[in-house]
Amino acid sequence: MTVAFTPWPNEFSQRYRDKGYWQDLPLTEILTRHAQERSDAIAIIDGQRQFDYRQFKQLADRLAGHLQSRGIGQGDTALVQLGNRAEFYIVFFALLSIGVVPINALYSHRRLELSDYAAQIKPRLLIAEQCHPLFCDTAFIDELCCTYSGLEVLLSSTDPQSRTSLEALLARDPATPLRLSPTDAGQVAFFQLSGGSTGTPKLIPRTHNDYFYSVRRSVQVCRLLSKDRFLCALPAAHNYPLSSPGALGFFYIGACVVMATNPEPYECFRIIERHSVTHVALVPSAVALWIQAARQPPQRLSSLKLIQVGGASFSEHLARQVPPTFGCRLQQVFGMAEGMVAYTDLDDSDEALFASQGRPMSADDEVRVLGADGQTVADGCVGTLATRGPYTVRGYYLSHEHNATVFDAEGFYHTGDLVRRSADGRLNVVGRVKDQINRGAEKIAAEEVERLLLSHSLIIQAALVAYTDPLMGEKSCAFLVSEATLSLPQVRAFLRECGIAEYKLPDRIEYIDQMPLTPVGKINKVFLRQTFNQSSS
Ligand code: AMP
Ligand code: DBH
Repeated sequence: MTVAFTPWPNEFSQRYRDKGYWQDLPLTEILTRHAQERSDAIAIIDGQRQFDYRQFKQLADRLAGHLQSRGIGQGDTALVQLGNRAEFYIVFFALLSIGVVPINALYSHRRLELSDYAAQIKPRLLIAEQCHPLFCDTAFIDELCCTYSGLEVLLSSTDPQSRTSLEALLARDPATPLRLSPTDAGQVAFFQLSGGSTGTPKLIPRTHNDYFYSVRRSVQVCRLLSKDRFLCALPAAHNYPLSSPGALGFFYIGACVVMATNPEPYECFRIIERHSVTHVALVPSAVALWIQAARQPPQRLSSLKLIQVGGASFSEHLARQVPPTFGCRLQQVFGMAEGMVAYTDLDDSDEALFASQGRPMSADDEVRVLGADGQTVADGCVGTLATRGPYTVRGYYLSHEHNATVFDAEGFYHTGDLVRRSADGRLNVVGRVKDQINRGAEKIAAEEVERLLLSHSLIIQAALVAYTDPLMGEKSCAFLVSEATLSLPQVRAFLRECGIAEYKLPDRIEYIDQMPLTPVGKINKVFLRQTFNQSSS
């Protein structure tokens, strides 16, 4: 049994294979290719711990062997939630090596997100951390076990004597040897998460072939070397620090990934100096903090070669400060968990580097910039971005209706981003038409939060819109029509109680008597956004 996904039409798969993009190798090859020559090289540094490639593979194999002996394998899915620690990658490769298809929830996700993912994939296995608020008691686990019969649970940092201890399984060899059995490379390897714009989060099925290509191509574009060291300070599960080129890119060339729990500058600076980190992937809000922190006292991090910035719109003003402040290069990255990734070139002119988000990385990334009439606009004009290519998916998981709205008949994914393309193919992201708030690169689907707000007995209408914030880029304001005035803390407490991640809670609320409507009777969010941003500026 394999996990369902929307396949690329044959003529495309054939072309992607002919051009060598798809090599029909499983993602686990990223690790196994170092089993011989680079087995002594350090693969992961996590606090006081470090793992060379031999140990890394041995631990992944051990866990895979134990899971196999518990009858878990091909056709099974896993719900995984681990923070930024070595175990995240060990678990990832272990699952892939026995054909288990995981979804890696972000550490900030809570009950509602995890329940929703579970409802979609019906997991056979749950791997999580006992120190996470959701798993510090057994209530949520009991609930999941009731719903998904036969669910195996593995917890990190639990009693090592327990059958559910992840560490216990990593500490000893399984009784029976492991039989490697990843899914076929043309099949789904794992699910990525979409920031989404709908009521329920969408899952993105990524195949070995397409994801492996995106990693290899990213490694080329970024010219990584095996002596490089990558600081993973963004959530490890996110597509950007995982694959652009991210941890998988650094593993692919046998380099080292250094873990940080979050992008807080002082701790990251300490780790960079201590471990001679060369590369880091950041989001714009983190860069702003890094620049402030690097100035006082003046600090240059001499090992750093490249700071990548992506995930949200990055002002030219801030971009220009990166090279002089840190004495290293800047690279802008514009990507999406659905696929397409654009990079600025390492030797781009200042103009291209500071004022664009680069070019799609594959010669076979097809890009269309469309006007309101659905026709392609001229270079230099703003339009919505649609794309298809060898690593851009053709559909979300089991989302027939939604797919019909965001994937067109030719298989282009309509990203909802407003971009301008220059004659030489560079993209500049100038805005968005999708109903999403980009809060410091954490994406919030407005509809998901609005639905929950409407489940409050006193709230009659709700609209979540973005407002400009100097640090986060955007924050969220909930416009409410309500029978009584609730305070911001009350609204946030209510939503927290519903079980959503903290970053989705509104930063502000505004009460209005009536929602402004568009001519077709939808809530006029453009108007709400404009009036709010004007009145508060
Ligand atoms: P997701 O679909 O959740 O993976 O989020 C991808 C979205 O993040 C894109 O469609 C853009 O809206 C946004 N994004 C990513 N990188 C950038 C960037 N460099 N500049 C502006 N927006 C970005
Ligand atoms: O925001 C993103 O999703 C993103 C940004 C940069 C991404 O998925 C990526 C690079 O691969």
